[in-house]
Amino acid sequence: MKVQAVELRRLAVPLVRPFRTSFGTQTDRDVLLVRVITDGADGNAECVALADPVYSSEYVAGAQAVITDHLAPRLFAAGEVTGRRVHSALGGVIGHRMAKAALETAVLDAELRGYGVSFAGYLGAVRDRVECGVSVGITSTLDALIEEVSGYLQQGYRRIKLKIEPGWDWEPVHAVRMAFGDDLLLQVDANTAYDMATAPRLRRLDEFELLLIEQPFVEEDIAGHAALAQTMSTPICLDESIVSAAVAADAVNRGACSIVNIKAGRVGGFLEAVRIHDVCAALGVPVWCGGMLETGVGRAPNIALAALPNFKLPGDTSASDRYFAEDITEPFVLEDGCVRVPTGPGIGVELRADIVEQMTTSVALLRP
Ligand code: NPQ
Ligand code: MG
Repeated sequence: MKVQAVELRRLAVPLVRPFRTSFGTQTDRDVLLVRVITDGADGNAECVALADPVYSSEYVAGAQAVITDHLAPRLFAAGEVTGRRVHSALGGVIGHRMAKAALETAVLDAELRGYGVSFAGYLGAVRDRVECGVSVGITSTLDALIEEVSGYLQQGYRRIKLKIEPGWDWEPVHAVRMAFGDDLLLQVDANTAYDMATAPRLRRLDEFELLLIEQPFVEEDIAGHAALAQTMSTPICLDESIVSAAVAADAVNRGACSIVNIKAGRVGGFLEAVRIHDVCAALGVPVWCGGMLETGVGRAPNIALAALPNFKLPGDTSASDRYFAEDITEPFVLEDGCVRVPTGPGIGVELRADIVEQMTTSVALLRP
């Protein structure tokens, strides 16, 4: 297969409610769609970079620039490619994993459509539906939080994740435990908002028997997470820190985490995501599938990944309507707390051209 052109399309997709985390509040998703046009089928993917470099160093305009100036030219120069060859074709460029992941996923989508094989089949899925959790942003009051969580539980979500930061940690977790009881599967995500000075606040969460606490300290601080894990009964899970299978194995072996969040974009693609899945399985460490507020284009392959055997905890693989009034593909819907794994060729979903057009803010076509 030869990649003849790459289309980069930016969309402004409104969120159904503002999403507040320790790094800020978002009201819209600035989506970058990547389409590869080949001598066979076309392929589509979503780059998960956020509008601003506040979750990781990547951001959407930067991803667009590195694809335009560095990655697409290497892909064109590579000649005949498969999804598996994209990684080495782009290997001269350091970092920029979210940008690389989008290109690799788009090429895989094109390739698998040619074979008539689904992402789930290709990656090694063993389930036809996956259990869903939901990520709940920081709210202005505890009452508003309880109301929002209550709505998700009525819809059937099987696990709740609360975003926390210093000053919004013990109280919201306590309030949710009081309102919904000790059997609720509950976890928290700090998005790096703590340090050694504020770590005592985290130890107070041990009384709530949470499933895990996600990414308390900065990305680089493997040693700090290992030290924290020694002082807490709540399992530590890493998200931002885990940028490759090698880092995942190292973090686990150093005792920095006992559960791993996998996001294909953060680690450079679905093939590296499967390697993390495999190394964690070998080390006896459960994994779960994270989310980046993807549209259906990004959500579909995430759900295929989450159907692999070592995905032992419900993921942030929510239904489309958790984030969007209207998705740009056929929407993912919650059925008994689960979403169905797509079975069609490639990512298994199709773009709704009229909605995509309405939400488009720019289009660029890259050619050799
Ligand atoms: C996380 N995701 O696990 C990320 C963070 C994240 C579902 O909690 C807009 C605003 C897009 C905030 C994408 C979830 C975002 C965002 C991802 C936060 O750390
Ligand atoms: Mg996280």
